[in-house]
Amino acid sequence: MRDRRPYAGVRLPSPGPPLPTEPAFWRSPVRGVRFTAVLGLALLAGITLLFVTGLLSYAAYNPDLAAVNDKTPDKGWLGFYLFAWPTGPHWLYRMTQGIHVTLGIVLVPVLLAKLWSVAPKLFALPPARSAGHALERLSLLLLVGGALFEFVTGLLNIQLEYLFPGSFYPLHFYGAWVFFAAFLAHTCLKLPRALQVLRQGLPTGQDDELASPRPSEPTVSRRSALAVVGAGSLLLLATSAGRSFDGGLRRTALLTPRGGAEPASGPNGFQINKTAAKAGITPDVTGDPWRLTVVGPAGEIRLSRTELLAMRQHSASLPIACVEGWSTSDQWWRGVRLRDLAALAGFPDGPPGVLVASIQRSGPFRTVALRDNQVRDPRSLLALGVNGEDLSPDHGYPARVIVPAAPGVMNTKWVGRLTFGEL
Ligand SMILES: Nc1nc2c(c(=O)[nH]1)N[C@H]1C(S)=C(S)[C@@H](COP(=O)(O)O)O[C@H]1N2
Ligand SMILES: [Mo]
Repeated sequence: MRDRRPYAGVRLPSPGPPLPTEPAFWRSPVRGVRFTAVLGLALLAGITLLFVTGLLSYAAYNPDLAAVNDKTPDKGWLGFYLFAWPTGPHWLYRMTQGIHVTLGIVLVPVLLAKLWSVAPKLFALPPARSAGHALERLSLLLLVGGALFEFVTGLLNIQLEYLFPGSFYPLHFYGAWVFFAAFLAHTCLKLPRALQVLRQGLPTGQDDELASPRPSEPTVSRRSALAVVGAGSLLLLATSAGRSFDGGLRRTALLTPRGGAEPASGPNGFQINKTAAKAGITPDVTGDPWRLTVVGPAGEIRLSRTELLAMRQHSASLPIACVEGWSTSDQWWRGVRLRDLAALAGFPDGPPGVLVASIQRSGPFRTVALRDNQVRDPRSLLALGVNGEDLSPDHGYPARVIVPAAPGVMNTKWVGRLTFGEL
């Protein structure tokens, strides 16, 4: 006999309170296409800038120059865009990496709000209604997983330095490509709808696919909810951006490492990446017996600090800009030009690149290769002093490299050997 009940055949919600897989579970009246579209467009701009500055950060290491510079040797064509990192403007890496890390922090509330706004869709069942839908959900898995992975690895790396010794670079680099591919696909799928909704509002008669089917009483308007997200981002900006500056501004960076007060006062008082003690550098290896070995066609030349000081001294005002996003203002370095040392090594004109090695015995960032354009720049120094004083042990006494526009890791401290032309 035919069933005469009015809802026969309709899939009824499960008995009891709804599950997160059911739309009725999600009751916030704030959810809706407009709310999601605003956050989505903010992320589109922000994440694109994050991706570009991240790729630039990788290029700044000059990984195609030498194996010691390359943390992702199996990258294949993903390194297609690499280029010789320039030496000017001298604050280039300070700016690109400051933007990369600060923006990553500032976008956290936006990312979380965006995920929250589409949560009903992420949990919805059945997993796929069609092949197209299945593909879309698979791309969402890469998108959401990739976003969380990139933000978490990035944040952990700056908060707990060297949490992933060596492996941070490949994790964050490959993760970025996977994430960005999914991000592009998602943008192509959703951007037209987001623009339509923001320009014209929801067309009459059309459902808001992100709104709750049975919203609870509003306690806050959509506009105020967006304002809360924006205020969260601004608060993060105000408490982290200061670590790209010195003195008073750095004190405002309450939430990030290298924020707050400078480690000491005086000419050598600016930020330190790794102290001499942590790097295992003791006075007996940096004192009188220390020699710089310069290698090139002219042979192996050994120079004491006194001999280096007797060479022509030059100055350059340059910042330290770490991959972790903190940087110092320009410091006034003084020492011997790298190109003068190249001349001594047997390259009087047009010096080649150089392999720089520290006397440090263990740990990362002890050796680095610099490109010819970096050696040639008159501001690239083997610094012996800073801000009118000898280098302190923590800043690399007896001698350190400083190169304009380069990441902090290129500025090797406690240098022991410079090998020109063999890269
Ligand atoms: N030998 C050696 N040089 C090094 C490092 C290191 O760990 N060992 N760290 C590098 C990094 S990551 C940075 S950011 C800068 C920091 O320089 P600073 O400590 O003088 O500020 O030094 C670079 N030079
Ligand atoms: Mo660094």
